Amino acid sequence: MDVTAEVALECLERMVVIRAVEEGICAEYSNRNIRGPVHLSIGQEAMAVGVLNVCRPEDVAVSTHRDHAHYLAKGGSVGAMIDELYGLESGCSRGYGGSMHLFSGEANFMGASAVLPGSTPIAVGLGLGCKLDGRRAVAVGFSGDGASDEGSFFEALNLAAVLKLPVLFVCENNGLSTNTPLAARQAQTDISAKARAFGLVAANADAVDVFAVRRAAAEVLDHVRSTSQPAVLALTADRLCAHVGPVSTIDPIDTGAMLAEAANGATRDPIASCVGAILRDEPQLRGECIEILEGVPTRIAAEFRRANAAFEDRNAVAGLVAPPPPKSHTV
Ligand SMILES: Cc1ncc(C[n+]2csc(CCOP(=O)(O)OP(=O)(O)O)c2C)c(N)n1
Ligand SMILES: [Mg+2]
Repeated sequence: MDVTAEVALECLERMVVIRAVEEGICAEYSNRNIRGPVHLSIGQEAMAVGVLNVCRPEDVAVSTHRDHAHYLAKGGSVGAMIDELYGLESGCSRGYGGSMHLFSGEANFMGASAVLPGSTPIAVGLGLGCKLDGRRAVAVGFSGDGASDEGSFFEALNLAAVLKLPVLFVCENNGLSTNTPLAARQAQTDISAKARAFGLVAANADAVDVFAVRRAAAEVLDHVRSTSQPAVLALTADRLCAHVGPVSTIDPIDTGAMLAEAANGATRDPIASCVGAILRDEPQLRGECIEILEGVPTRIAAEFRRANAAFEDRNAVAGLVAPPPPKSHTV
């Protein structure tokens, strides 16, 4: 680890917050008080956390349909996000947006576009705003590898390079667009190589390791900030959940199981990988790690109970009754 104990625990805590919120969604969704599609980030938490941990509060970020991790890693309120999922007025988009339209002006999280590759040209506009304001802030545009199937992704890169805009384009390569592998969609699968062809600096990192992401992000951000030239950071990790829907392919956080997985050097779970790195280099932090793994999910579960009760109270007052879940799908 090339970070202080404080930063290491901060990264772990943020990833556990993201995981626990998404596990909460999985647990609550079948009650049908949370509606609308949800795209989880389970397995990809280190991408958002590694990048945004080295950003400054004044930097602005924009995301995609898979925006939970980016909103939370940028400092968006947990309670306001959960309220948003329940469609409450206290939600971060006043209950109108839902999972794919999280927003936090306070945290400089400028929302999300679910239309591919919407976040990429929006990041160019945000970068232009940063440059014109003379704020020395950077615009960070997250997108999936599927966004790079689209022509306007490359138009956005080109425009940012021509106008010399302080934009960091983060390509989250989970190897899939819905369920189609990258190699079945693109002849040249090295996204960094294509970015370099447009004159951008580009770097890669394995996003199972949050500290590797952090290191690579710090380097490219430094370049963007000091030169006002855009850069691309291409990150790879596995999506350990379904493309859409509250379906995780790994078990909810269990401290014992997580500590055992942390000892597996080949793990693809970024939280286990982070715990493993901390325990290897700073074994005296075991107690702090356990406290995060146990304490965070308990606090998040309480937030879900609070929002669920507020949802039911509101519906009772408004005379609305949610229809019962279907007993069977057979007709
Ligand atoms: C213009 C456009 N075409 C198709 C879709 C449908 N769609 C939603 S998510 C998705 C896959 C996106 O893959 P990627 O960008 O790699 O992000 P990931 O879901 O893997 O995080 C597609 C094709 C869309 N939202 N917008
Ligand atoms: Mg993808």
